Amino acid sequence: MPFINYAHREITCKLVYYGPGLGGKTTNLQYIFEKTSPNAKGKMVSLATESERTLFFDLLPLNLGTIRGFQTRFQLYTVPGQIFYDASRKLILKGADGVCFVADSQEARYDANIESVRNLLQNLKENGLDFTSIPYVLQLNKRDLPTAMPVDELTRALRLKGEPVLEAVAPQGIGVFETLKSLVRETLARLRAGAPA
Ligand SMILES: Nc1nc2c(ncn2[C@@H]2O[C@H](COP(=O)(O)OP(=O)(O)OP(=O)(O)O)[C@@H](O)[C@H]2O)c(=O)[nH]1
Ligand SMILES: [Mg+2]
Repeated sequence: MPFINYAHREITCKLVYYGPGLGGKTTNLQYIFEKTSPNAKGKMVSLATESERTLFFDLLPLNLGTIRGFQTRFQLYTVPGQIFYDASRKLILKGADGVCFVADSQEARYDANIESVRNLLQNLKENGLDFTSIPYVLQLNKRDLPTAMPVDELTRALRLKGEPVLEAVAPQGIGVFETLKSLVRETLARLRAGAPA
């Protein structure tokens, strides 16, 4: 549920990047961090292992300006994709206002994508979040790799409810802001509709 502070006229939304290990979630946030002007972002916090795998989460606070007189802030989180960090994933997903699923387009990661989607649905449910109504976008990342599966095949397998599908090459920034904008748009539309998260 978005946090609305009427006294300070601020709205804070939590957006979570979810998906299989090494799919590119952290890379999305790093690119956004690099390309965002200093006055619009806070510190990026990353809790990672020495090999850069996300250990608990990454957090990037963004300030996207004013909407109807309210300062609108977004807190971007990534979950750790490695299977055994499920308790952390569930905790990070708690209270999410929007979710981006970052799929790894490589054929060898097909099963990992499917398993991660299933895990997302389970953890949403366990957090009392309704998948049918939560703002949601699907990013097909690693489109630069020769082993990437065709977009229509991946879309058929991973698209669950007619959500926007965005192609990306996260380290090059391709599709990164398009994905964020799409998710922000979905999230604000939900907020305007006044629906409970
Ligand atoms: N070629 C290619 N490599 C990518 C792409 N996106 C990410 N990578 C690389 O894949 C590796 C893993 O990326 P991360 O962003 O750390 O993946 P993650 O989803 O955060 O992984 P976990 O934290 O373990 O869940 C890094 O070496 C990235 O540089 C992409 O679009 N193309
Ligand atoms: Mg990560």
